[in-house]
Amino acid sequence: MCYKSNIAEWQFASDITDENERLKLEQSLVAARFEKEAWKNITSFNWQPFTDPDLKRKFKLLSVLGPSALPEDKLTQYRKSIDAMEKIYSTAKICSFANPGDCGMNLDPEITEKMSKSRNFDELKHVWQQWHEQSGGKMRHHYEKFVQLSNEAAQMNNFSDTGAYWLRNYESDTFKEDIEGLWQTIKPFYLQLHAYVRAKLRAHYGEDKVPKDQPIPAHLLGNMWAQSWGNIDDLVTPYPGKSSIDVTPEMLKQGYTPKKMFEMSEEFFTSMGLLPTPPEFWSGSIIEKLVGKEMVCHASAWDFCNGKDFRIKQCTKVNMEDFIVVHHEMGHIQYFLQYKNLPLVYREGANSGFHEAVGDSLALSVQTTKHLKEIGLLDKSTPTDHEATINYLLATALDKIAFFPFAYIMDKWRWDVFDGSVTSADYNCHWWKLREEYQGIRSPVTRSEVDFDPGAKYHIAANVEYIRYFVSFVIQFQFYKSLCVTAGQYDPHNPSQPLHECDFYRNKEAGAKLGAMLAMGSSRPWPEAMRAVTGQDRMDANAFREYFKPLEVWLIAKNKELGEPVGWNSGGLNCQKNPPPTSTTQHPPPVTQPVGPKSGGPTVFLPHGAWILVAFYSLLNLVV
Ligand code: BJ2
Ligand code: ZN
Repeated sequence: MCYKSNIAEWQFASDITDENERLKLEQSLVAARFEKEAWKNITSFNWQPFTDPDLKRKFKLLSVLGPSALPEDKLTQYRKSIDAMEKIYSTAKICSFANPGDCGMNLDPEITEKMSKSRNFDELKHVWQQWHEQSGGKMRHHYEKFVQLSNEAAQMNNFSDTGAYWLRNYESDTFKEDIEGLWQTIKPFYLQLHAYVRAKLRAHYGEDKVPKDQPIPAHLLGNMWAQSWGNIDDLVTPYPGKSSIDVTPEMLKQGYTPKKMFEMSEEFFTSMGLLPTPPEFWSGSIIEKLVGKEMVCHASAWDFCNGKDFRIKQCTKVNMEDFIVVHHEMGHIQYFLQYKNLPLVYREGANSGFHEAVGDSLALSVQTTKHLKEIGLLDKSTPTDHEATINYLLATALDKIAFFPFAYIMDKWRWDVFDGSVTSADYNCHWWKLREEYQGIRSPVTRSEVDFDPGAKYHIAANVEYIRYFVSFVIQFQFYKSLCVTAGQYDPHNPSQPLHECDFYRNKEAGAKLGAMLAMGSSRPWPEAMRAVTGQDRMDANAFREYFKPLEVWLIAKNKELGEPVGWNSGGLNCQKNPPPTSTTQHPPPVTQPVGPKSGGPTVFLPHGAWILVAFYSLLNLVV
């Protein structure tokens, strides 16, 4: 059943047509009937008093049914709302800034490339705004429906809401507090990075565009969502002309292909004694964008549950960023391979964050100057002195540190939506409140509740929980550090062997250690899996701090020297409930009478008839 469902989903994701959408839905209903039946069998046992811990764990995991608990008509609506959002996201197109008549720009590759390479303020703003309009802007009503049904499903599974349902995966009563604690540890460092980057952007774009003590305009950070900032390394690098780890030009010069990138990633895994991918991986995967088809280009890794078929779907471009994504996805495949012989119920990560961390931990080793020299992507004479080190760590921080507040708010926003503390009347402004408060960024254009900017990010449109990546970005440094110690590549007491220079390529001991953890799947609570590699049984930001220590010291000194303010003043949120009059969309006449959210419910007085407006636009969207 798992195989059949995956095939139907793959078919849709790699060839978005109405027919494939229908077949996927049909199969998901068949699977739901089966799951419900299995769930009835499981829960007919009084398993709580079982004394065999393994048997009890299996029953516990299997006793949560998930969305299949919904009655079939509602399950159909639930699936349809997610499919509709994923389709909108994956097929959205915008018009070019330079050639307004060219309206065939896709997120992948054209828009992504513009966001990363353009340094034209107005062009970036145009692309940013258009993307948000064409993706998130078209899915608000689907999201509202989705939230309602998803919560209904969670409640049928005895969870208070979808947020609580998601958190079960982490098997901890203190998970949210632990995440907040980690964020508090990382935050001072983030603020320093933010201040430094803002100063550099101000120098490039001017004080009027990037004011000194304000949030950074969200479209200037090299990435549509301002989630990782590595693409603006050229603008912010501390010692220009010194050395750069962006080996994209070299990859292009050497004629790298997507295939070669995947082969090299696989070779890194096998060099550590980890498992090779089977032939089915190479014949089944899609590693380049298909011509003449609409597809979900967002990269993903798939386990078809039959122990043979594992695939990646990625519209791979030949550049360093995608080279790292290749390793990320190959990390998922390695996990799938390692636990393929476990019972199906245990073929999951120790928790979702573990699954995300595997490839990234290895990629930290791949991207070291040492390794890039070894594989011929970096000149052997590239220095590793203090200035080069700061350049290297800053480039890495742009991806790894900038990411934390983004990863946090992705689910903070959804936790607030799911538990009802934020309703659809505040979806978008709440999003921007969090964006400003945590990331210190601001929308380049005034937003309103007609927009739905969270939906402009894949995981919200496709309903993928996100805190897993926050967890991953913490624990990947714990894994990296431990594997480095195992490989004899890191000694905390030896300054000539700093953590960021560790490369465990070809190290079988490190590979064996990691492999043993992966082979556990989800058969044991995650602290045990973590202990197998790190000797620790909790998430800990210390490895991370250790890795970046020289940069943290440098940034603090640099910001002081520049007299840069750290942090930002709000100066008012750039989001209004109602659309601003200057907006290009047409608006209905304002309605001012009080409106109740539901008939029979309490009458709520909302300013400027917000409810009516939101409802009107939802309807309009639906019709369009
Ligand atoms: C590029 C990457 C995801 C991933 C895809 C899409 C959603 C889930 C899977 C799962 C894996 C599994 C991604 C990378 C870091 C930050 C984040 C982002 N795509 N997924 N089937 N990333 O995690 O690989 O492949 O657990 O089975 O979204 O925001 O880009
Ligand atoms: Zn992943």
